[in-house]
Amino acid sequence: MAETPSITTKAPSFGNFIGGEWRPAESGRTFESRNPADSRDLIGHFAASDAADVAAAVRAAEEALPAWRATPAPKRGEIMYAFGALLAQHKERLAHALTREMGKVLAEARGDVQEGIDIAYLMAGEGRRMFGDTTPSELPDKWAMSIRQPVGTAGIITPWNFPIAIPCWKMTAALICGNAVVLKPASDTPHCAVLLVELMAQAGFPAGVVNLVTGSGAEVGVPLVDNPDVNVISFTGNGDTGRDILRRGAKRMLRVSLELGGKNAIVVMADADLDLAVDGIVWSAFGTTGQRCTACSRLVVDESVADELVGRLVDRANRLRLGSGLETTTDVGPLINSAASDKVGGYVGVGTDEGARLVAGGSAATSDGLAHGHFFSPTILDGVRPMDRVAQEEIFGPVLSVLRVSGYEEAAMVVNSSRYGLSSSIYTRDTNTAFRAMRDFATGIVYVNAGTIGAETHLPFGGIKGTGNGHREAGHAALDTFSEWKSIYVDYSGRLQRAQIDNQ
Ligand code: UN1
Repeated sequence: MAETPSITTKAPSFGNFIGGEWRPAESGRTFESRNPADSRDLIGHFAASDAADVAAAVRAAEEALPAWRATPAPKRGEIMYAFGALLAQHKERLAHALTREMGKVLAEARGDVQEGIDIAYLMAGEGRRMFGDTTPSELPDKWAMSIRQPVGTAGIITPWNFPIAIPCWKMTAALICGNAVVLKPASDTPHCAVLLVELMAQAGFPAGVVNLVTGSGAEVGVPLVDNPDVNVISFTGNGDTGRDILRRGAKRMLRVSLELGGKNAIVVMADADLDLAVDGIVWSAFGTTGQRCTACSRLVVDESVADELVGRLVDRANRLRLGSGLETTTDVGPLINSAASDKVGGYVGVGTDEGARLVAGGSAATSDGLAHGHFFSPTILDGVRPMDRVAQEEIFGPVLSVLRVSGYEEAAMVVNSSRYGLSSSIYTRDTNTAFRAMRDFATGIVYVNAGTIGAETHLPFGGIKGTGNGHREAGHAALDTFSEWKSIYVDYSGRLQRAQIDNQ
């Protein structure tokens, strides 16, 4: 996008945050961030960092670690609470910056910031919980308990689709456990990361505890993963990158937490409230322009209600208004960049080649006012089969594939025929069917009579199969990624007691 003429005469420059100081990349190189709704709008110039900057940030984290891990967790929680309060105070400013850089509509940008506030407050409270077990010993006059201890330096690699919420999920959990962090945000949303880290510094995290290094995956992400002093990597993003991180980390038994997306299905049973289902499907498939890991990209509908439901969805999809997320009249903002638009367009061709019927949208939207952004019409493909590529591959755009089934058993089979397992949903008025779905759907998150998006921060977030490697974010489950369990035994009998032998 570098050749696009700028309508901003002078855009600001932003550096990395290392050891409590803002500084340019050691090479002096920069990259641009532009508004996806209007690529003439240049947001700023950001440090195009490389391995030297990563090494400096990891050193700063290492230096800050001893004092930070020795800080009582409730004290760490007080700083975290101050950070949450600052996010709340600056919510509107952050939401506007987020919409300008990432594109989602303002109401959703506010929601993105709100997730950051919610997790900051939750993790602030963890500073006074962080429960371990105190449990009876099998021997008399002996004490047994377990405590959590920090892992060390955490490398945090985050996507552009939730540029405030996801860095907050990961960093707050890491920090409350007593780790220092190095954040590498997506290259499409460096400004959001800068604004976030500014507030973290203001909240009072000591120098070196929070570091930011902007730049590409190849030049910043890879050296961060390969740095022997990084003890844990938490990554959300695409599957190939996730598997590469796992392979690189395996060489030194690196602790890695991955969240790699989904192919989330909504099931609509014959007895469903169709009005409710239509609202939930439109919100889950086209909200955030389909750019959520939890977005609904498969509609699994009982054939008895399929024609009516699809008809209503087509009508709603055609009426969604595209535009800048800053306009209050906009329902659907742009895709993140032109490569995303090409990818989504490519998948529409894949779907129709496979025999699907294109019943709504299907192309980039370039009419009045949209010509300088990466807009794509909300798209519906009907008559998709479970193993078709558009039913299996994550498109990450406003494309809904409709799969028609007969009854619950077939619906559950189709839901579970995905290589991913993040989120799923069922619309039914039958309690028995709802409980069967809760049990049967092979996903980390299941919704009943609600869409596939909108996970709350105090419950575990993550999935099974290709979605991840067994970790969960958010909730107290997130602490497991960023802490080591230590089991402690205190024998106060004053004599040798042999476990497993003297208790016969
Ligand atoms: C993501 O897209 O990776 O549940 C996160 C939701 C949001 C988070 C999505 N709270 O849709």
